[in-house]
This record gives sequence, structure tokens and C-alpha cells, in this order.
Amino acid sequence: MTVENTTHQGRRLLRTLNGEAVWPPPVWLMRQAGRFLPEFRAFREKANFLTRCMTPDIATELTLQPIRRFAMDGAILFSDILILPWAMGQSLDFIENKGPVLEPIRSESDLARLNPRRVAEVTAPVMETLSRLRRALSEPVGAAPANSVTLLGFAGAPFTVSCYMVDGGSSREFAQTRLMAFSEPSLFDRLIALLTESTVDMLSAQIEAGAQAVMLFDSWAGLLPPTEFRRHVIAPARQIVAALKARHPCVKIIGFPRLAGIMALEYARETGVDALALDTGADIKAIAAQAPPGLVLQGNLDPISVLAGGEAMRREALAVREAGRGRAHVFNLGHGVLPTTPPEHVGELIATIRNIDT
Ligand code: 1CP
Repeated sequence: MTVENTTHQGRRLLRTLNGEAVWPPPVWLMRQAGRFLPEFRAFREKANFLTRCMTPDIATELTLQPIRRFAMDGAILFSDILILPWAMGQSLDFIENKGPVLEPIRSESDLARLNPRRVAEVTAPVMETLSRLRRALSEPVGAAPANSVTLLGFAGAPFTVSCYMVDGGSSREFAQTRLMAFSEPSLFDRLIALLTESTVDMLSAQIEAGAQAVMLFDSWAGLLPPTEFRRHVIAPARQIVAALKARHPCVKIIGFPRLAGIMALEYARETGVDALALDTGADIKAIAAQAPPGLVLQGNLDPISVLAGGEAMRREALAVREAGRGRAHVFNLGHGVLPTTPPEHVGELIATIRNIDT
């Protein structure tokens, strides 16, 4: 239980990520910046998704919207995991009701066209957004006091980003990607290595620009069998954690190996992440009983229960909060907030976690 820096004092999320058992736990929600808020949807008409990510004025505003309404303990940068392949030169479109569409990477020559040296320049506006956010959060934002909100940067983990790059968009199976991992292992290894290195550079730049902790989203990690999981999920995450800690010894890293099941604890142990984000299906009570005491847990309320709201949501939320009692736990969902969630339900959820009667 160490607090490395007294400037963490008011930041309950950062204190928790440093291993302190804070009660009630800090709370933020995956995909809180966006789709479920009417004030976000108003911006949708003004600019397309990539423009929103790349315009510091807009991205700053979209990051702060949920903080103004709900004073969460964490503000996650408004951006996307697919900004990295796009910054390397892969074509990317976000199509309404369909999701991302990329020109797939299937061969040596497709891979050779990617240029990681462009990333720093192309993502400069994202770093500008982070420094504006750090300044904004040093003042009160809505009901959140000055310096109370932790600024989170993020990236997709190499395997999950490769899924979109190789399959060319959303999928439930990502069969092309998994096929490449088995049938062209050397090509796939090089793609993962390229993503691993660029992810280190991009997250490092985010930290230098003001992110106080970073999260690595491996949303499709659970599609891989154990051997491939170790090779394409655990090994790259271990390299990313080691490289980031070498450059920024104090930075806190949250890993999210979604759907990893029984492999989640091995992931945490082998990668050295500070916090393990649990998906909806994980039994947080059982994992809390088995996890080493120094491992921070994050999660894992079912987003559907927030859509349902009312007593069902409160009961489930309090059970998750209780499972984390006595250890460093960051209250969150097991996956992103669903776009159709009524904002009042989120307000009730935050109040429930903070023991405020509504
Ligand atoms: O306006 C719109 O319709 C765009 C919707 C949208 C938004 C708001 C997309 C497209 N991305 C985002 C923002 C985003 N994406 C954030 C910002 C901060 C936040 O509120 O959390 C983050 C952290 C992400 C991360 C992300 N993007 C992930 C990992 C987390 C997860 O949900 O599993 C993934 C897989 C993506 C890819 C992506 N981006 C957008 C879509 C529609 C998709 C595809 C999702 C899928 O395949 O199901």
C-alpha cells in the first residue's frame, strides 16, 4: 500500500492504481465518452468520427462530457484503438451502424506499406488533446473538484488491433486474422511486433502529454487458444509494460484481456500490469480470492444491468463493489456502456457506488 506521490492525494483512482484500498472504490466506465449521451450525439452531426478524434477542441469536449454530468474518477481520452493503424497509413472509415472498415492487410506487400514513422506526426493532435485535458482537470469540472479526476490514455493491444487490420473491420470470429496466425506465422509475428513497438511509442507520447495511467484494450484476446494467447497476447503486453516502465517508472498500466477466462491471472502475472480489468463473465469474487494482494482489480458490472437500471442494477453493482472490498479495486463495467443506456441509470449507478441516496 504505497502512495508514491502526494499529488495523488485527491485522485482516488490514481491512489487505487498505486495499490491503496480506497473505499468506496473509484468509478469510471468503459466507453463513457460517447454514444449514450445526447450531448455527444449532437457532435456527431458536426464532424465525422476521425475528425472528432483529431480535433483537440472537440476531443477535449467529448472526453469531459461524462465528467461534467457524473464526476467520474477517471476521464478516458476520446480517441479509438484504430487511430494507430490509420496513422501508419492503413485506410479507415467509420460507417454508421456498421462500424470500422479498413483495407485489409493480407500479404507481405500490404505489411510493407505501413509506415510507423508517420505515427508521431499524425497523432500530434491527440497529444495536444491530452495536454489540454490535464489543464482542464486542474480546475473543477462539473461537480468534480480540481485535480480529483485521473486522466487515462489508452491503446488497443497488438492482437486486437491486428484483428481489425487483417479482417478489415468488425467481426465476431476474426477468422482471417486467426488463420494468418496459424498459416503465416512469420508474417503475423511481424505484424504483432510492428504493433508492439508502435504501441510503446504512442503510449509513451500519451504519458508525456499528460496521461496519468494507460489502459491496454485486448477486446478479442479470448478468441485465441492458450499457446497463441501466450504468444500474441501475453508476450506483447509484457514487452509493452516493460518498455513503458523503463521510460516512465511511475506510470500505472491497466490490462484488459477480454474473455481470457482462466488465463486472466496468468496474463496479470506474466505481463506485470498493475491492474487487471475483468470482463462481464469473470467471477470477481473468485478472482479476488486468488489474485496476489498487490494486483489491482478493475470491473466488472454487466453493462446490460445498467441498461435495465433500477433494483437489478443496484443489487448487481453492490455485489461487485462488495467483492472488491478490502483490496485495491476500481469499479467499472465488464465491457463498454451500451449506446441505448439511459443517462439517468448511469447517474444512479455512480450514486449507488458512492453511497449517495438518489
Ligand atoms: O460516433 C460513433 O458512432 C463512433 C463510435 C465510437 C466511439 C465513441 C467508436 C467506433 N469508437 C469510439 C471511442 C472509443 N473507442 C473510446 C473512447 C473513450 C471511451 O469512451 O471509452 C475507446 C476507449 C474505444 C476503444 C475501442 N474501439 C475498442 C476497445 C474497447 C471495446 O469496446 O472492446 C474497440 C474494439 C474499438 C473499435 C471500434 N471503434 C468504433 C467501433 C464501432 C468499433 C468496433 C467495435 C466492434 O468491433 O464491436
